Amino acid sequence: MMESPRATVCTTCPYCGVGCGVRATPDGAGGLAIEGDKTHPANFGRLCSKGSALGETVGLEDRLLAPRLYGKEASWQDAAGEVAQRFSQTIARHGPDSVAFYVSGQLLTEDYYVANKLMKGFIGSANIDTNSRLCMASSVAGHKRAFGTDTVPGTYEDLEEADLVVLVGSNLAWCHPVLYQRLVAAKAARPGMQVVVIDPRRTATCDAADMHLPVASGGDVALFNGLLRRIRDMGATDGAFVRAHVDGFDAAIAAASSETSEATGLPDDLLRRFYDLWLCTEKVVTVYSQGVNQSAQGTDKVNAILNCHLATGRIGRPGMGPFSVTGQPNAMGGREVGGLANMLACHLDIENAAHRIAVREFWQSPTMPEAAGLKAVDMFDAIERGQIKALWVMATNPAVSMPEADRVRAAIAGCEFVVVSDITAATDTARLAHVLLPATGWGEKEGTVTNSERRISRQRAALPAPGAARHDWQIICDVAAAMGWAKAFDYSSPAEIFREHATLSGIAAGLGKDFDISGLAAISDADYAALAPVQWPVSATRNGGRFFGDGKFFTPDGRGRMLPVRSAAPASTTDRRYPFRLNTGRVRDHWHTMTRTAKSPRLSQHMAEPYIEVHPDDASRLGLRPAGIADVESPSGRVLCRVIVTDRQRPGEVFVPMHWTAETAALGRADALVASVVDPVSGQPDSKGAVVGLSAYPAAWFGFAVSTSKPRPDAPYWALARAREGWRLELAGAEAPEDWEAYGRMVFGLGSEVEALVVTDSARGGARLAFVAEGQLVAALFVAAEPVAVSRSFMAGELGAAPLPAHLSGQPGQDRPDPGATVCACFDVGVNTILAAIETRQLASVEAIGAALQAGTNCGSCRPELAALLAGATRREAAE
Ligand SMILES: Nc1nc2c(c(=O)[nH]1)N[C@H]1C(S)=C(S)[C@@H](COP(=O)(O)OP(=O)(O)OC[C@H]3O[C@@H](n4cnc5c(=O)[nH]c(N)nc54)[C@H](O)[C@@H]3O)O[C@H]1N2
Ligand SMILES: Nc1nc2c(c(=O)[nH]1)N[C@H]1C(S)=C(S)[C@@H](COP(=O)(O)OP(=O)(O)OC[C@H]3O[C@@H](n4cnc5c(=O)[nH]c(N)nc54)[C@H](O)[C@@H]3O)O[C@H]1N2
Ligand code: SF4
Ligand SMILES: [Mo]
Repeated sequence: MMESPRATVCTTCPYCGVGCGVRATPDGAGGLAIEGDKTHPANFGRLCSKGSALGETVGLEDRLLAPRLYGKEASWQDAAGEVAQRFSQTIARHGPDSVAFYVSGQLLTEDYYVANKLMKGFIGSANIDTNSRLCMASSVAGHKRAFGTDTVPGTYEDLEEADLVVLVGSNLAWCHPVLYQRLVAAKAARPGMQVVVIDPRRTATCDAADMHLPVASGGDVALFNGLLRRIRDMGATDGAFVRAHVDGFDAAIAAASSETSEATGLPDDLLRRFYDLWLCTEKVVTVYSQGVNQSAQGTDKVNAILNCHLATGRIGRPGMGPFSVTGQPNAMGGREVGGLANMLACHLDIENAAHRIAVREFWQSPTMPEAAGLKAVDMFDAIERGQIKALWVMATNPAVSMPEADRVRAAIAGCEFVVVSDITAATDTARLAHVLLPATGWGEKEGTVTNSERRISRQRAALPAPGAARHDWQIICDVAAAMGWAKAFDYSSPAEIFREHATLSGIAAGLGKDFDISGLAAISDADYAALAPVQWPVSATRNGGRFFGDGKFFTPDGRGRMLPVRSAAPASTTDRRYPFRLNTGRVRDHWHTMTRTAKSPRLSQHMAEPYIEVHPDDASRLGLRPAGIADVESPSGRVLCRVIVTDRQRPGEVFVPMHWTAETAALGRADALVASVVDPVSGQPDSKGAVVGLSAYPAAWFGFAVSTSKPRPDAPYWALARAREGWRLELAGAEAPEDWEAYGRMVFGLGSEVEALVVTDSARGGARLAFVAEGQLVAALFVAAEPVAVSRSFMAGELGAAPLPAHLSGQPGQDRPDPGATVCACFDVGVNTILAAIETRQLASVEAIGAALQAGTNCGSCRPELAALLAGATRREAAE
């Protein structure tokens, strides 16, 4: 295997499930130059803001470079030996179900396959579950109920070929930006194409929509049941397809007919317009994501959508079908290898005896569990009870991302033996580990991932493994060998693991499964090294393409299934202490718990602190002011975050992003608020349906700071983010410190050799401080009784500069206009710059802004925001 390659490599982006091809070229100084791969069929050269900034995230700062055993650096032999011994001992004393693996859709397929093989085939427990439980489990369960197996029928081209694309619970513009751009480009080329967004919030995705249905949280089953009724009433059923290929039509209709549209929270005329558009447009693709999956009714939501496509036969044909977009880069690969506690490799089922026997014989394994293992939420409950005594977490951060995150964090802290494989020790979960295992990260590792359209692409190494870091598959195999199973885990390369998996998929296909890559079972090392992106199935008889257009499903009788589904009442908001429904999700430029994106100053500018979006009516009723701090409480936890007042939110509902952790904010962990309520079929948590109460936090002071060294914030509210030459920090508290200079020196870690320039405004409780060392600005602190009005982008750019009067005012001088908050991360163009150009240069389109300022011309992720700025400017002009 290549360990220190220097030439450009073609690899795949490690973020979202679009699975874009990336060309990475080492710069010789440990970094990478990044560009989109024009030959990759997912992106044809495009990258979003996160993909474009990958080069800023591969530095070794904060990287875990050697194993750590009980806090001390150790050799691999000692670390792997300790893991093996403690797991073996626990199994010997308490049985195989006393241990667990919690893994991730960010592992490569080869890593994932061996982890699953070790737990299910050799340890003999099914207690391996993955963060895909929080992500794709409801789609998996819905697919299995309707199709007999977990198949995504369509391809990305379907979104371009459709005449109607319906996005349900998907903020595609921010979460699958390149696929969104493909959609926007297709619509521009064919303006008749219609886009409908079904989301309680008016998201950036709505900027491309012809219709937005601000459905009440949880109202999707009622909405799609209404559509199914309308399909039947208007005679839009494809009777021939249903008769020949689908069961359950009458029961599904009966269930749909037993409810009304009330739960949708939408006016009937809006629903009717959407239904009629759906009915009169044959080529319709319904894309859905976490607004559907992450629900106590997630599986029923999925089947409510699938029902409509099955009833009309609009599935598996060009431009038609349901399309569950995957979140993580290898969410799909994880499903293929059976990463979920109720699955076996290659879409086989653990509870099916024939499947178990086939896998066990193939692995020549000593044992095989007969029942499903514990799903994520149950797994952490069992850890809390002490029933699971040894836990190995790989490539995920459950202390942040699990519901009831405070309780989960305490459960991990109380577990007898915790192993964490990660690229950094600076995570909420890694801080709790007894053994820390340094994994190679993106850009250093080799293997495959499968994207949302079933396309398998290679990740390739462009950089050497840093320090003592090892590949995840190697780490797992080392531990397996030390547990006594050297022969079964004696792989010398990911190619060897891939071949084994591909061979097993041929056996699975013989058992009637869809996932078949047996055509790659004999792939040579050289061909694996050169493997071009390939869509499964790949077998003697099939080569990519769509499923189910022929009406053949993977149920025992080959027929698809419509399911009778009914709306359930959402979690109660009748407790007067928690009157709001909490919606959670993602921002454009951050990835989950930010262990990588927070390293990039560019990506940290778009949203630099945890926030809550509140409808103006609710805000005024509660006395929440824009840019004030909200105190948000639920039965399970508490969060402090910045208030954004916006009518993009429905009254009675609030939104908090999931990204902030104990590393990046004082109290910003959204999942501390989320209850451990799960979908009864899939076990997926209701991450979008918690209940909370909120009030204005009584801040007596607000602060903003920049610093060249990493600050040690000390305040009830703080949030830390990267700036180009250092850090930026937001602060607030209920009681102001007495001496701001002393406070600043403590937070920035500055001694008396550093000079402080201080301006105090004691009448208004404010102060402005600049700290200067050797003629350079090393830190600045602005405090006030009101949210601090300082140009963040200006100050963040001034670190290291010679001190100026402007550094004490926090605003650029007359000669330097304030660019304002960053909109375009690629070219660092701020909102003020854009608004000024729109006005003075009479720019009338996103393209014109691009031509004038470059904004939006690289990754395009900010194009929806540019469009919104243009619309706002036009509205203002019209009003004047
Ligand atoms: N920038 C960025 N991109 C990412 C990620 C990231 O961390 N950052 N993560 C990746 C991963 S792992 C995933 S799973 C995907 C997730 O991608 P998405 O699912 O698109 O993202 P979310 O923001 O979690 O949620 C989508 C929308 O669901 C809406 N919603 C909430 N409740 C309901 C409801 O009851 N009904 C409906 N119809 N909608 C509802 C929310 O308002 C939200 O706008 O993103 C992937 N891409
Ligand atoms: N409230 C709320 N909660 C949610 C969600 C939500 O929408 N709302 N979304 C849920 C969803 S869909 C998801 S997918 C999860 C995501 O949640 P997590 O999986 O917990 O989040 P990540 O930050 O992606 O964690 C990945 C970890 O793997 C590490 N890592 C990166 N590369 C490698 C590698 O190559 N090897 C190893 N061993 N480690 C590596 C990273 O440093 C990081 O610590 O969050 C879920 N939680
Ligand atoms: S859309 Fe962006 S985050 Fe997703 S794979 Fe492509 S470049 Fe990466
Ligand atoms: Mo996800």
